[in-house]
Amino acid sequence: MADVSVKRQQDLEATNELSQPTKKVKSDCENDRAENGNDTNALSGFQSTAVLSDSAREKTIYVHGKLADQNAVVILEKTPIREDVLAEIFTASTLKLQMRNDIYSTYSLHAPPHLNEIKATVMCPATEKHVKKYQRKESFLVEETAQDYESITLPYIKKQSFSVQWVYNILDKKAESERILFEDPHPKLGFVLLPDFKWDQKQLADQNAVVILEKTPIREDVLAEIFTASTLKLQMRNDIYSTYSLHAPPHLNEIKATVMCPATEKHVKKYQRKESFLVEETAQDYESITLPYIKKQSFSVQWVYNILDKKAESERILFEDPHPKLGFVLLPDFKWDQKQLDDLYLMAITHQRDIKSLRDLTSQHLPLLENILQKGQEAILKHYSLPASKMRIYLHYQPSYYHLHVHFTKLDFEAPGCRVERAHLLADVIQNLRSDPNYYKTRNLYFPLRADDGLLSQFKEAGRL
Ligand code: M7G
Repeated sequence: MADVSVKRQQDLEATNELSQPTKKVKSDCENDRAENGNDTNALSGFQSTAVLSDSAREKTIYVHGKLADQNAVVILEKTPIREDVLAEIFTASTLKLQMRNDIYSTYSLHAPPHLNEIKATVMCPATEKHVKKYQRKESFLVEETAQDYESITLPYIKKQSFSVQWVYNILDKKAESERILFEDPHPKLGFVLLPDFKWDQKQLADQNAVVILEKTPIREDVLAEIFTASTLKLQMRNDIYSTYSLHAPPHLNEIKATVMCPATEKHVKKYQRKESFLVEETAQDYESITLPYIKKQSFSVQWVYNILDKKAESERILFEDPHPKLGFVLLPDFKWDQKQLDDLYLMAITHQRDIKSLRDLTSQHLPLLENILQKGQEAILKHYSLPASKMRIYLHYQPSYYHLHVHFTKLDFEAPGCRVERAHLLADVIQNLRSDPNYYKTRNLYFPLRADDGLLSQFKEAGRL
């Protein structure tokens, strides 16, 4: 991880000092007592040899290694944040300020281990097939005819497939019998219903909040410490498979907290889970519906002016071109904690203050857009050794904040809002404006609006939806 030694925030504020000792979670598994006794760490002897794959978005990491001289695959997954422990997380955690700007601040939050579990799934001894299953590899779509199945697939799976011993253990009540929710014993029609081992049965739905808590991706550089310094509770064991809940020391298992205070009703709405609808906006709709609405209703961009005027986040600026027409500021988006490149997220904010969004762009702005693309890419290559071919560089339409800005995210990271209905690649925008100077002024644009968005009501009232 070459250059993530990005300037860390100096103004560390320790608040919320842990006032209580962490509670020990009671083991609910007899195997745990028998085999792991009192919270010993079944993974402390795990020697990792390779990271098979990881996902910054899913907060998972798949590791291959040796456990007591046997081949093992260990999966670590951060678990969703549960509503029932929120109050305790808020009172019993320590917080470090990362940045503050207008009503927005972000913190790294260290929660007591029992409130911030990692799920560990262990396969030991693991076969070569297990290792392959979790290795990141390109995929190809295959078309299988009935004839292919008989002549290719069936012979292959007969020779090669995973052992289903763990399935027979369930059916024969040799493992997981206490987890069975329902059984129909009929020999032909019967089945057994039980939780998949991917689910630890503790989570409720994700939460709506103006304080956003997000678990951070699992970093390769702290893996060894996670394996040695954590406590583990066995959840279930079957054949070569076992799952644990892993309690890591807080500094190895951070939560990112974003605070908006005082938040407007619009902020609350922005983060509430709501149905969305795709809207088609003509140039005429923009003039008669969208523009009047955003003039009255949109979010304040005070935080943007604070950045441009160096009143906030100035120490976070990665690159600046000060030119009043072509210039911009490039800095980390507050979604990114800069601790790993996997979820890299930066933002370029233009010095020009009168370009609201994609809709305002014409060929006049080509020099500005080309400048952002080229110098933004160069700065990211220089600071993070990340070439343009690994970046997704795009604008949102509609944005939340109507001051032109460009998103720079790592290609492998599925950042929120990077889907086709909202994201417009900067390179495409440039091409489109080269072919038609008024492309974005004249054509229909599509974007999703949430059910409770006032703009959606305006489109409905105008009979446009
Ligand atoms: P957008 O496309 O207007 O809206 O992008 P979105 O938030 O719905 O994606 C604005 C971008 O600015 C987002 O990626 C935000 O995470 C980021 N952002 C918002 N605020 C209030 C701040 C801030 O105060 N500082 C920084 N550095 N980034 C912010």
